[in-house]
Parts: sequence; structure tokens; C-alpha cells
Amino acid sequence: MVLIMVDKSEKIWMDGTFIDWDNAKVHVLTHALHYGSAIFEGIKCYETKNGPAIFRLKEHIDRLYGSAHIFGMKIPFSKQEFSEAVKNTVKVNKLKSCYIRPIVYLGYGPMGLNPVNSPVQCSIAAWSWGAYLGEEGIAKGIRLKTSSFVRNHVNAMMTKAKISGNYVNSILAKQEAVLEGFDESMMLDTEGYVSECSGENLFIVKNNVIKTPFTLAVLPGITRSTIIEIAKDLGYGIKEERFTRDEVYIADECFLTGTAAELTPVREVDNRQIGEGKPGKITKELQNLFLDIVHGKIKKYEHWLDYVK
Ligand code: PPE
Repeated sequence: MVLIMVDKSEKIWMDGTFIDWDNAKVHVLTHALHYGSAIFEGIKCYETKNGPAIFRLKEHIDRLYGSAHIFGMKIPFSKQEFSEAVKNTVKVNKLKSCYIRPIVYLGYGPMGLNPVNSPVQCSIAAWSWGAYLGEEGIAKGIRLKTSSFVRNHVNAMMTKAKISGNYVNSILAKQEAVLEGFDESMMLDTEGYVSECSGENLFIVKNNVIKTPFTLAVLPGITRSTIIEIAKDLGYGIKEERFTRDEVYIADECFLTGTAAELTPVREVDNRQIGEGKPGKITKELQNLFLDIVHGKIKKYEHWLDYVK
């Protein structure tokens, strides 16, 4: 089982100021702790020859503000101020590469489900995080299990928002998969079509055509849109459409995308080997290009990087 421990850094940004890592605490009656009333992001910063660079910061900040809007929460900082705070968190901690976790949450104030008078608080932490699904997973591919837990219904949870409470659904699925010896869960939507995994989007490749589910009951992943764009640039046909779990079983290749997972190949689903049971040709090509892009090695995609100077 892959355990991805947090490697402590020095400071955490809380509501506008930097606090020592060990003192970055909240009250036990914090609204978000009881009800999941928070929105968050996962952003990655990579080492490049020009210093640390944050990948697609603008898109992550836009999604964060979109999540807040969907939830009905007002972030007490402008997008510009928040973006600067993200960069400063990397800088203050002198990190060359890291995972960045901004969270906006309802704090300690009134209890009960009415959120109207709860204080909106913010924090940004950054730390170095190892391979989300394991180094071996990245190199050899992982094993998925179709979850017995159905993905959040589009009118029960807001699927375009990264709301903390949404993730209980993911945790149930992930827990089931790992306890049964798999690496990750593949979740189906309420109609039975493939949606996404607990913390990643899913792609398949069949006869050189790449497919990924529509962003109906799935988070519109920023890595997902990156992979769609670079696959098109490479000349591959790419389709966003509904498909079933057995279409995954007979795919030539399958892989997952996410900020934390990057591009992780899938070698097996529900004990059925996918393709040759190892990372496929197109998967590897996209994985290598993605890694070159995030490390600032490809001029054409440098506009996706925000250097931390
Ligand atoms: N779906 C879900 C449910 C999801 O949580 C993520 C990100 C994605 C798709 C991919 O989105 P993007 O990162 O924009 O490409 N999952 C984040 C949280 C992981 C965690 O364990 O925490 C992440 O990768 O940062």
C-alpha cells in the first residue's frame, strides 16, 4: 500500500500571514471539520532551469474561485492576491518543487448547517510529496477496481467544484479498493457509465484514438485538459464521450491524470489485463511529453508555467 506522508516545510500561509508549520492550527468547532464546508485546490510546482515554476496557476486559481462561487462562499482576497500568496508560500519555504494545497473553509463561529454567518478563512500549505500512486505505479502501471460506491450524482454534490465534503465519496471508494489489494478505484456514475477515479480523471486508448468521459459527473481536471490539448497537438484523435467499464477492459491502453498523480498508467482493471499489461506506447509518449512540459523543457508550452522568482 502506498502511503504518501507529508514532508514538513517551514511556514503555512493563514489568512494573510505566514505561521510556523507546527502552529498552523484551527479550533475543534471549525465548521468545515464538522460538515466538509470547504473548497480546495491541489497545485504543483516543478523544478526548471529558471527556478521553481508553478504549473497552470491561473487555471487552478480560476477553479478555486469557481468552487467558492458554486458553494456560495466569498473568498476575502482577490485572485491576484491569492496567486501571489501561492507563489510566496513556495518562496518562503525555499522549495524547489512541491505540492501546494490552498483551502478556503468556514471557520469557528456559529454551529449548525446555516453557513450564512460563518467566517470564511483561508490557508495555503506547500510540501514535497512523493509519487501519489507510487513510483512503481508511474513506471509499471497500477491496478484498478470498479467501486461499489457510485460517483456523486450531479444534483447531490456539485461536481464542478472541489468541495471538501464531495471527497467522502472518494474516500469510501479508495478505502474499498486498497483494502482489497488494488491501487485505486474506478467509479461509475449514477447511470452506470465510467466517470473518474477517487482523485484522478481516466483515459483509454483504442486503435490509436484516445477517449475520456465528458465532464458530467467528473471534476474538470486541469491535467485532463492539458493531456487533451497536447494529444491533439501530437495529431491524435481524441473523443470526450460516455463509455462503459467493459470498454475499459478491452482498451489497448488506460491511464489516469491528476495534479498529484500526474500521468499514471493502468495495467489492470477488475483483474483483467489492459493491453499488454504494461504502460502503452501512447501513454508513455504523453507521460514523457507532460514531464518535459512541467519541467519547462518545451518552449511551446512555457506559457503554462509561472516562475517563482
Ligand atoms: N478528479 C478528482 C476527483 C480529483 O480529486 C482530481 C484531483 C482530479 C480529478 C484531477 O484534477 P486535476 O488535478 O485538476 O488534474 N485530485 C487532487 C487531490 C488529491 C488528493 O489526494 O488530495 C490532486 O491531484 O491534487
